[in-house]
Amino acid sequence: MKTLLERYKEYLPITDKTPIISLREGNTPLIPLVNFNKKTGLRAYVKYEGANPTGSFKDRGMVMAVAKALEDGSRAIICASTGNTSAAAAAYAARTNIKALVLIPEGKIALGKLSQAIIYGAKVIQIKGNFDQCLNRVREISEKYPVTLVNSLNPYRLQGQKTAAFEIVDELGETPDYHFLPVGNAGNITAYWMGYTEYFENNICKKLPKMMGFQADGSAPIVYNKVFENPETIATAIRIGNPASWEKAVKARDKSKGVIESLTDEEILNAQKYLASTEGIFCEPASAASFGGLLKKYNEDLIEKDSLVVCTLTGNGLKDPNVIVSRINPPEAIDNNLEKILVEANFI
Ligand code: AN7
Repeated sequence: MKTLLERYKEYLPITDKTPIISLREGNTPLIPLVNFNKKTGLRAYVKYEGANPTGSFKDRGMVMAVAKALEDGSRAIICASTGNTSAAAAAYAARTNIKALVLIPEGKIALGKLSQAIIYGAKVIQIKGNFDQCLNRVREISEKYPVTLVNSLNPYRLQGQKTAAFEIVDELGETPDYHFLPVGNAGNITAYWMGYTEYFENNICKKLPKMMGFQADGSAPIVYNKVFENPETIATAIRIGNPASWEKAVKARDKSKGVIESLTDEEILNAQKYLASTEGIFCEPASAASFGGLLKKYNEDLIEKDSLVVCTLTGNGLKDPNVIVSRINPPEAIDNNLEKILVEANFI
């Protein structure tokens, strides 16, 4: 099996000198939503990016960015992160024997992601501030010190991330009518649009999808067209008030005749629960914003029957178990007594 960088080499900035590194990222499952489709008459799929080696789509961009950093002789990478970027940066740095330095906003990253950055051996610096402030700091540091910035301002990140769009077209044999995504720093929606557009221009697909981006309502700068100084949402991955790829995302939205809208935290959590309990698919809260967006647009009667729809589930649900157990109490222990268990199970 070819690695991601090998498979899409001709579409990626790969030269003879680029090291083909890999943790076997990409090639993630495209899962049909059988129960939802039966109910709605749609042909909807989720692209399950939680199956990547560090549990999120960030691995696609990070493998490309780290390969190019190595090619350029860099021995250290730096990023700001709401969690997933730091996990991916830390893993690929460990894999390639370089240093990773990550700046994270205090108290606002999910425990699974923090554990990853620590165990992969990154230097983790927690800042009294939010993601946007962390990002400004790492930009400043990378301009003055010999360390490569691997946030999505690094163009190689989006190059790697666009491969998800290629995989979807390769597997479906056509372009979806609608592509739903969560929007945080707005890099991923930009990358997918780039991927679809490149395939279209190379005649590999015959049309382009409408790009449907969803932010969290407390953290929705693109929707309200203003910077959010104090973004808030339970979906901490997309708690971003001043996205780096803001204009590019607006361009993708407008060129594709799509939308960028917002969902309340409650709508996001309901979508997460719905996917898990009706389809057996567990994603993290931010990721559920894509499917939440589909639910919203379907309920507004805006998605025609039989439409081919893909929702990207950007990260694995296991990244952030606290969101679940802080809202739904796990069951209390009872005595190991058959009758009591049968009563509890409603069998008698
Ligand atoms: C699960 O890790 O920005 O719109 O620092 O982790 O491309 O930013 C994460 C973003 C969606 C938003 N879903 O993607 C970070 C970070 C998940 C994410 C997004 C993120 P972009």
